[in-house]
Amino acid sequence: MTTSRGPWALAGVVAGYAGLATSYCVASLATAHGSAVVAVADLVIRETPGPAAEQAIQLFRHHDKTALVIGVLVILTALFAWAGVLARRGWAGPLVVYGVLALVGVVAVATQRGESPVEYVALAVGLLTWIGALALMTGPLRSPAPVAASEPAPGSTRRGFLLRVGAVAVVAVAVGAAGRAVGASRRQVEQARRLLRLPGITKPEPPAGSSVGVPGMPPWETPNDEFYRIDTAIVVPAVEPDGWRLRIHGLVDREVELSYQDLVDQQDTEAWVTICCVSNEVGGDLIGNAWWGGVRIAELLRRAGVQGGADAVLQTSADGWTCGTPLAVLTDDRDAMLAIAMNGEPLPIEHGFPVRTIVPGLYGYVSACKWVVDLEVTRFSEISAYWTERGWSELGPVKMSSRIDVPRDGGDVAASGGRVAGVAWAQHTGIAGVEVSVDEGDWQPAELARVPSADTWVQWAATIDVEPGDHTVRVRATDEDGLVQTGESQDVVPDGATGWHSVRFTATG
Ligand SMILES: Nc1nc2c(c(=O)[nH]1)N[C@H]1C(S)=C(S)[C@@H](COP(=O)(O)O)O[C@H]1N2
Ligand SMILES: [Mo]
Repeated sequence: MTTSRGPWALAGVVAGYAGLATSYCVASLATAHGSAVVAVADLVIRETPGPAAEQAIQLFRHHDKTALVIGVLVILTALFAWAGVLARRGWAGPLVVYGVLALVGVVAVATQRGESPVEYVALAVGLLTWIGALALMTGPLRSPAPVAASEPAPGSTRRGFLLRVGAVAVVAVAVGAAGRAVGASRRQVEQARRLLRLPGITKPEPPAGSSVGVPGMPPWETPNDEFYRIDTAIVVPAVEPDGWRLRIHGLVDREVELSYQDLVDQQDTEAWVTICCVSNEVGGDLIGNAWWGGVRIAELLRRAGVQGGADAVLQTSADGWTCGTPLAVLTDDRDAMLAIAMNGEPLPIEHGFPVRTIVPGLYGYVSACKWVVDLEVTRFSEISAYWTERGWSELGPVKMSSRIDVPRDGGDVAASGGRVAGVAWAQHTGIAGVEVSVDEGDWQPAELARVPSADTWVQWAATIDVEPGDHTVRVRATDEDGLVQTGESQDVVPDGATGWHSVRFTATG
């Protein structure tokens, strides 16, 4: 074993940076955030007590964040070197050092807004790289005490070590550069998005009375960074608004091509619309309600002149995902739109920037195409789309459903005058009533909060009086057509789940 610490420290530092490079590459491939180091710097900014942070910011002027990132890197370098030196005596020492670093990374990622699971994957990849690289480089330093006959010259050990260090460093730099190149296009789009102004868009406050005001209820308006996200994109498409074009073609009299600016200029509709996923289980949370703004598709199709015989529109996104939407729902009075705004801001990148489709009353997989670039007017008999090719139903009208949010399963409710509450939805038909039943007893009506239209979810609440102890409460809705939500359980495949949501709770008091 080499007694000198130098090579071990060097190996530790190179391995550490190799780990940072791969984790950075994974993170920038899949998310809008750059790297764990920046997340840690952000964490430091958030957690530094006010006056100290101000002092630091004064000290570094507007370079505060750069300085912080450099500070984090200096500390990391020292820790990497230390871990390398500890590796002389086995793996326990370096693993503890990295475990602590990974923990800080996890906390930093978890506490930033809108984190994505990919960032944890990135941290794990970084950890594995670091261990692998350290093992690889220190191999020659660990070679067993030489036996007299085959004793390698000390020079060859050093050469082997330096070769490996060099190789790891080169690969790490290449991986880091690749991550940077991929991340650059997204950062550019992120920047373009930040600079956009949408003068026609004015988001109102949620309508008065739309909230039942029961503690623990999710907000009626779902904030963008809490909105559920479902798509097949591992790498989120980076689409510049300037380069964006949408073609409407197929069974039309004249093709229509639109730029992003055309949509901004022609913006003619804004509305509260609740969208949900066909994969939402009974009681699930793959549903959200936002204020969307954009251009009515019916108007665009009228301009294109739809020919007889067409009954579908095949939508295609920038990354090749497709969905087939009934022509009827795009041309009736429900104001299906090419949306450019979500809750008063340009669409977030993960929610389809620069343009997506929103159709009240249909599940997302047959309608809500994100990063949409092509609308082909066609016939269902002539197309197939991403999810229909995988066994999901061709048509996907939203099924009426209701959910209990308060109490959570296993929660507590006051035995006397306790409040239960939740949401119900039947987009584009509307909810006429909600009822709850305790312990399979009679259905009792719940109060409904107000809604601006039939296209959003509605909050409901009910007061229950029960004996202290364990109980079950379930919920069902009735829509504006008088249809009562079925209690028959069906799985999400092929066209959406059915059944009543029920939760167990303990009545206290
Ligand atoms: N391009 C693209 N658009 C897509 C999808 C997708 O995978 N790719 N998924 C759809 C599905 S299944 C749903 S439920 C909604 C979800 O939209 P959100 O992520 O903005 O909530 O987007 C739809 N649009
Ligand atoms: Mo979905």
